[in-house]
Amino acid sequence: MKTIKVILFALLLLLAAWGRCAEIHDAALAGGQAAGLAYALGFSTYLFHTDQYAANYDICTDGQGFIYISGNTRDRNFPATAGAFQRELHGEADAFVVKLAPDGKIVFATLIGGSKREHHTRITVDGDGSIYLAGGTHSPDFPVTPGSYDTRFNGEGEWAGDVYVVKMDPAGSGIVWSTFLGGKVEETAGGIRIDSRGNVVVAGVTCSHDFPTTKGAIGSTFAKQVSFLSKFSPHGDALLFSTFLGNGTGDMITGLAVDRQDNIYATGYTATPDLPVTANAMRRDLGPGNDHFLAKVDGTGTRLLYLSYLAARGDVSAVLFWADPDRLAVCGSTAEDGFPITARALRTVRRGERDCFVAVFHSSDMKLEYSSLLGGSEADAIESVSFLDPDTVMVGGITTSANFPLTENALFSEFPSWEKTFNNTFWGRRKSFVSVIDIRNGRLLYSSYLGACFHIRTAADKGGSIAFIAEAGQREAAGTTGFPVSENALQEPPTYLMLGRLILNPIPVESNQKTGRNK
Ligand SMILES: [Ca+2]
Ligand SMILES: [Ca+2]
Repeated sequence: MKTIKVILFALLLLLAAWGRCAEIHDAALAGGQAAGLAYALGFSTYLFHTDQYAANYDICTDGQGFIYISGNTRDRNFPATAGAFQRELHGEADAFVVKLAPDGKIVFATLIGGSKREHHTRITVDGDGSIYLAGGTHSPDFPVTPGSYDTRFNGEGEWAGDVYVVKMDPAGSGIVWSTFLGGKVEETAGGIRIDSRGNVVVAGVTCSHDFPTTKGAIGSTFAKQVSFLSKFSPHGDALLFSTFLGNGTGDMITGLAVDRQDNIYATGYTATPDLPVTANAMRRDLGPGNDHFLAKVDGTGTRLLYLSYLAARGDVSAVLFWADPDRLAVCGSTAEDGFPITARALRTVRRGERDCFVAVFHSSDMKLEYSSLLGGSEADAIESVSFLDPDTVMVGGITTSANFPLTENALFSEFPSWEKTFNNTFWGRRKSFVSVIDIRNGRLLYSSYLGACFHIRTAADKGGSIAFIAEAGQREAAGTTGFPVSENALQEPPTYLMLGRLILNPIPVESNQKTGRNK
């Protein structure tokens, strides 16, 4: 039972979706929708000799197209750069942060961790280039800073210890502040975002009955495994609020966003039958399979503005992204029969085991504006979402469908029936994809397979280009990993981690009058 529990939690952690940077890409695609879109492979490279135990990467971009990735590694030869905060591995695993230029050159690479295991991370960056990291640690000597909110490790359970929250300087050479967050047993992070005042919002899950909650919080009743939302002051020295979200028995926040008014949006999976749904909820009762929830909480963490069950019978991952003026995209996968579909949907009837869903809410009143399915005849799931502009949604995910809807100008349209490339810890026939959807006109502007991999995270930058990080396979003696590699690749296989960037090239109107190949 103990082993099953550990495996289950490990699986949940592995599958938990990773947050995206809350960059708003207002200038991204002037005229882009009308023109249609095409992408070229800017770079695609193997990165780091990590192993299959390293997982749960995150990625975000900044206004200049720089790419930030985080994860955890057990690599004793991790290529940390000169001047990095930490260059040698501490204990069996550490977290890492790497910043890359838009062309894929490493700006810096650093480790961060204590003498025990750091296990997964979420990353975001602010307007000054400061980097914020939240993750899980088993290390009582994790590098926290004096004067931060909590400098003492609170204890660990079987699968996690405390959450850590770190603000790192833009050069990756020093920690501005670093704090623990947690109780006597397990907690880990599921998202990190910065609000308009520089406060740091952290989401995650805890199993500790003594997890710190603040007065007036939405929820302070502990159950077995509870989602939490916490907000730190800009200097990391005060917990502005901390609340449970529901009285969960197996919940996890996998997507987090903050809007211009500092309202907080969270999504994730739930197995809790009595979440405190609000009057305006889309669905009031727990659905079968992996159900998901969507919540909106005010910036003080004291008012629950929206809580609804959302999409049942899906993969565990659900993600969201907020953009001006008041658009909230929520994506994942579902096989729910009653899942609401709106006009202009790309697809209204589900195909196969489960399809992706793309739902866009009017965030001020949480009314559903647009909702569509997306997928082929097998299982499909979205693992990342960004807005390219308020009417254009970019999603990245994983599919096992050989007929996933692609556009004519897809960079990669082959779906091999047999992939000799995975190492045997991976499932075959899992391909990543990126798709761009015009929700105003209900058109697929771009859709392509990417490489074969286990999980992928994507993040669009201001110019509409798409950075990606993928958990690919290690090369067998005679194969490749099934992932496209550019000529300027930094490293050769065998590795585990793929990293790259698709560069947006708008193409003329007349050449984009074709609809998706398999629509
Ligand atoms: Ca460590
Ligand atoms: Ca703990």
